Amino acid sequence: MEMTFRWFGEGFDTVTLKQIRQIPGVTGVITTLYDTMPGELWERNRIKALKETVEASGLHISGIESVNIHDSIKIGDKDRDMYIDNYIKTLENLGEEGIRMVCYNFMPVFDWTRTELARLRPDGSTVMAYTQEAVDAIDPEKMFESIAGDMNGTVMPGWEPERMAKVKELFQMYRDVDDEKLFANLKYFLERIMPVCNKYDIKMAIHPDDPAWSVFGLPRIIINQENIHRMMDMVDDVHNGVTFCSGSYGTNLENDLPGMIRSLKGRIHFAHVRNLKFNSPTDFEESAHLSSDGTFDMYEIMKALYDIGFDGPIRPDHGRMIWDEKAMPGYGLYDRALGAAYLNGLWEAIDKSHKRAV
Ligand code: DNO
Repeated sequence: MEMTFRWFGEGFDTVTLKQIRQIPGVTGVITTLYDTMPGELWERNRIKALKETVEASGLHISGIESVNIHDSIKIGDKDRDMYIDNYIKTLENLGEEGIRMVCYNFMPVFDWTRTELARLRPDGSTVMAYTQEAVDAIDPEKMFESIAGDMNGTVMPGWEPERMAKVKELFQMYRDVDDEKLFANLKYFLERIMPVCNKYDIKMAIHPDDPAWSVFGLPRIIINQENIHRMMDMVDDVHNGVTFCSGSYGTNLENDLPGMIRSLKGRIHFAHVRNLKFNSPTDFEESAHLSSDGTFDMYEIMKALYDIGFDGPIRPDHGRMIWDEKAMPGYGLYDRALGAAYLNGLWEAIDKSHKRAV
């Protein structure tokens, strides 16, 4: 595996490339053109400039998170082919610049959903949290407003104000889309992009729905082992793979995370590894990465990745806000850097004990 760090780009991230470079063991960044809208074509010169900026700091681009999918593609609207053509051209431009992994998601309307962005923990840190009760009590159109005040002046991925202004319209557009339609639209999209992915060896890594169940009655399909295998079988190509995000699949306590990882050998192209602390099955908060701070056994998760020979990029994921940092919720420097160091430590220990045993 390669340890990486998410970076939103100059002007969008409070964390600098220089800081990322100084985290021990981090060699790559996962980045994006944050100011492009879903459906927009990524120009080659902009990708090249991004690459040069990252490389000037001594790091390199290990993958893109995300090239977002236009709603017309997810809905299967009449203009979807135009947006897929743009997507293909974007992949071509990324491929020409040597980028080989693209993370995306197929969630309707809302990307990942949290109901609190700064829940206070006993040690004075704050974390993002989710309760189903809060979601059930809120009008989806008010969702953005209800959390916008806690974004620390940042734009959170998937929660762009321009999109959120159209939430009502978006809900209307999805009114006839159920799980089956969403699967069919995903298949259509994947079939069309696979040739370009094969040409450039670009590994597509679908991000799970977070939380891993339907919210506000919207269909959600990338939620468990059965559905991921269905997705991979319907377009059976190694370039059609997944982002294994422990914090997203882990929202459903029935998902056996190490078991899922083992079942996905060869098809995990990117890993997000973080922990959650459950207060009840429908109330969870994002803890420190350390096993003892949350509910998951992080050793077992890393061990499963090790055992399947995972060699793609991995990144620490949402962290707590600590040491008075002001940053995008979940994406401060300090706790994610601690997470990277911890995950690297687990990996080294697993690797050395494996080598001694053989
Ligand atoms: C949240 C992220 C998601 C993820 C997208 C992938 O912190 O994990 O926004 O990047 O769903 O397209």
